[in-house]
Amino acid sequence: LNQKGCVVWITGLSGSGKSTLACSLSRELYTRGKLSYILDGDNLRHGLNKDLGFKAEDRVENIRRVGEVAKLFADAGLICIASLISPYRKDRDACKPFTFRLFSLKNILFDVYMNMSLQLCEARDPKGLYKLARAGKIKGFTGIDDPYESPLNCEIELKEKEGECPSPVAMAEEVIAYLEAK
Ligand code: GGZ
Repeated sequence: LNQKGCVVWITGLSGSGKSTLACSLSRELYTRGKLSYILDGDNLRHGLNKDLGFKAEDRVENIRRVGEVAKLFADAGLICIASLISPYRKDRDACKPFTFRLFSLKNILFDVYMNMSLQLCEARDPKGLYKLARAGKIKGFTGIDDPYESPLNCEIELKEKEGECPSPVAMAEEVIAYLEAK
């Protein structure tokens, strides 16, 4: 296998396009002969993390578990794409030193920050969750009544331009260019 395992950790609000970027990235990597695997927060909550909700302590455990699983995939040589809101800075950062220790390799975990405004995410509202949160039908929704702590030192920041999200392929190419440079 002509690749080194690594973790691409995508963080951002619900509706910021994390899962879309993850899929696009996986596809673009495939066309370049690179094997990847997606760990998507929302999907994993149906299986591995089915016992977890959205209280702070559950989110902490969610990030911890996915961080551990991501490392296993990277250890197996895959490009593991983790897409989770992962709203708390402390938990995201906690994944890093572990990763370095386990692999004694640098640059194995790359934080990708989907820096899309709440306004944009809420306007998209693909699953109608913001609407429910605004109506008080979902409590503790990230960005509404639960915090999202933006990264201070992410490797890649993807931003909206003139109120629009760049195309998934364009974003995937930006991430790949970064990985290739490293
Ligand atoms: C945030 C919630 C909530 C609350 C349900 N807060 O956009 P989605 O719908 O498809 O993805 C979101 C998903 C978040 O799961 P994560 O595992 O990524 O979250 S975390 O990293 O914070 O543990 C959203 C949906 O679940 N969802 N309730 N209260 N998102």
